[in-house]
Amino acid sequence: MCCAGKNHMRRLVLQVLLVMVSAASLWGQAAPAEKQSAPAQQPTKQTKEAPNPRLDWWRQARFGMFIHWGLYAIPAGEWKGKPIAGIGEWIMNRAKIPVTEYEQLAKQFNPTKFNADQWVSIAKNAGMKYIVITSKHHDGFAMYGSKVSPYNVVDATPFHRDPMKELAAACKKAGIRLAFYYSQSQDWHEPDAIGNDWDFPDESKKDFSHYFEQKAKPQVKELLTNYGALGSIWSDTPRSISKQQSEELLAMVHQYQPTALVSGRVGNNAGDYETVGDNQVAVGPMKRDWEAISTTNDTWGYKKDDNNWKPTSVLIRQMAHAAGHNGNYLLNVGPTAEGVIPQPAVQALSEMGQWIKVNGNALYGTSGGPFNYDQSWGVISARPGKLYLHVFDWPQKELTLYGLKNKVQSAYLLAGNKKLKFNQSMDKNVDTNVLRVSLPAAAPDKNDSVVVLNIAGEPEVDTSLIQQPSGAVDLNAYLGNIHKADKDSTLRMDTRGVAEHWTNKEDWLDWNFKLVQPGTFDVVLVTSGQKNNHNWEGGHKVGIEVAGQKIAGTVNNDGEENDPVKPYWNYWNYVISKLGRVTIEKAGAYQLSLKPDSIVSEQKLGLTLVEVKLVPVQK
Ligand code: JFZ
Repeated sequence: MCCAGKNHMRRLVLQVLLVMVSAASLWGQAAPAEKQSAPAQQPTKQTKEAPNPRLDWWRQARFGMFIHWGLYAIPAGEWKGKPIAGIGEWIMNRAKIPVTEYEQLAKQFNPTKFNADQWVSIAKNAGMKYIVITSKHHDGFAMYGSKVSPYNVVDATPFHRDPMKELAAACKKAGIRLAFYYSQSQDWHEPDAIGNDWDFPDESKKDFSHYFEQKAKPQVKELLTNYGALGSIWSDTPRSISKQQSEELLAMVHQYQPTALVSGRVGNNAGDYETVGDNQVAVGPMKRDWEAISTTNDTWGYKKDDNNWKPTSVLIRQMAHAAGHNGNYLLNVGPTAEGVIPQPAVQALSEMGQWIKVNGNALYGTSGGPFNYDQSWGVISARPGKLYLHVFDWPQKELTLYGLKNKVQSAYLLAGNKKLKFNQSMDKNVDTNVLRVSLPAAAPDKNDSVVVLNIAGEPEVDTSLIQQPSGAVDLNAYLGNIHKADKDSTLRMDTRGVAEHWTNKEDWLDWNFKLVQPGTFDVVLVTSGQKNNHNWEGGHKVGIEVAGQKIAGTVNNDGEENDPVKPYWNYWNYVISKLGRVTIEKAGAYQLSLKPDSIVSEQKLGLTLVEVKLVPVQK
């Protein structure tokens, strides 16, 4: 019993993890934590963004290719015979390579296998609608012909070609939008810019505005005026850039290219949309415009020893998850110094393209689904008159959805447009709508099979938190009612929708939920470490009260049952603590409260709650 229960619990947890996180574990070692450029996203916020016509194409597109390509592809993760830990494009910083030495790489840069049409066709066949490529990364080397600085691919390398010109032409032919990543704040080549403290340690000598006026702005102007219509300027790592400077950059982009976007990482909330942390996918509902960015292996810029390729199943589910949360998915490839996109990435992209050929309607131009939590079987994306149920875990015979109030007119599989029988009823015990769709035995797609519902009118759902069709109850932190002991309590939801800085034991959460299938449940607390497997605090004592029953336990990871459960990638580790068991005999509306008795917060992390989960005990 113990083991079956445990496996069941792990499977459920892994399902959650699979779609919500993945990890390029290495950036955390390489780069100091970046300040988020946007305010902490409150995932429960349901407000729609003000209309921004610049975003129209971008919302249609939903899926783009990120390309990190530069001089760092030559060392490819190794310097003077030693492997350098961290993401490939950070090698200059990680190995503290002096500018004069790093500059020598330019003389070797000769990507004779570079073929712009080929790259663009790889993106196009994957179903990607835009490409964002590094025109200048933090190393300061311009990957296009620049008059502003001779430190550029045309003037400083034997290649002498402008790959950005070639890509612009290839994209135009293929109907793909081109966008340029430009590192506006960090430039390790320049004494006045941010980031290089090994060649230029004296902070007091730095004049950021000199660099900003003399290099960053003129180079962005070149990009905006010499390469035709652009999708966006993708700025990054704002660091200490001033509000005025962020806004100037934004205004400049809009001035020269009124239809081009600026990414959220331009800083100071000035961007046109939000980018969440690398390799993070928010767990909460997002009604705002945002973009998830993900690596195909662990690095952004090419590293020869990085073979930790994400399975296609993870990439497809991350993309579906982003769409189901109203976001775009920008997936990275890191070409070699010869100009070749690594084969495993090409392979995964072509498999994504296969999925999109069949299921593209569930992706392009969709918005987030109507529920503010995910389903135990997957996620939902939407467009007027339609809901797309992305089924990651194919149930036996029947797919269940609680809480959809609209009349369903028809249901079918996107694969082959196969009609499906369905049935809608009311569950009187909990006063909620139940939809059951009959399914064929085999999933049409092992990663994500899409069931389409044609519905009458705008989607309308029961806004209460309802038990999952699997029988589990997911009380996500971001859906809890927060009770703060005093207004200075630091407890808040992070950008993922996870409670952080819960250090005051007088603060507590409760949830109201509807239980459709009563029974006996293991009460499990899912807590999260910080990025990259670092920093998790445990030992907190907590009490839970539900349906007149009280249990108490410790948040820990000692013992087998409580092993840290690793997400697919060890970016955020989860720790599962089983606190006890409750039996709830009747269906109906319930409240569960979580009150700490003590919190350990030596590192000021405290109780980092992902969710309280009630896991049905198999009879
Ligand atoms: C930045 C770069 O430093 C990195 O090299 C790469 O280009 C990546 C796409 O972006 O790294 C970041 C920026 C922001 C966060 C994390 C890594 N963040 O907000 O969590």
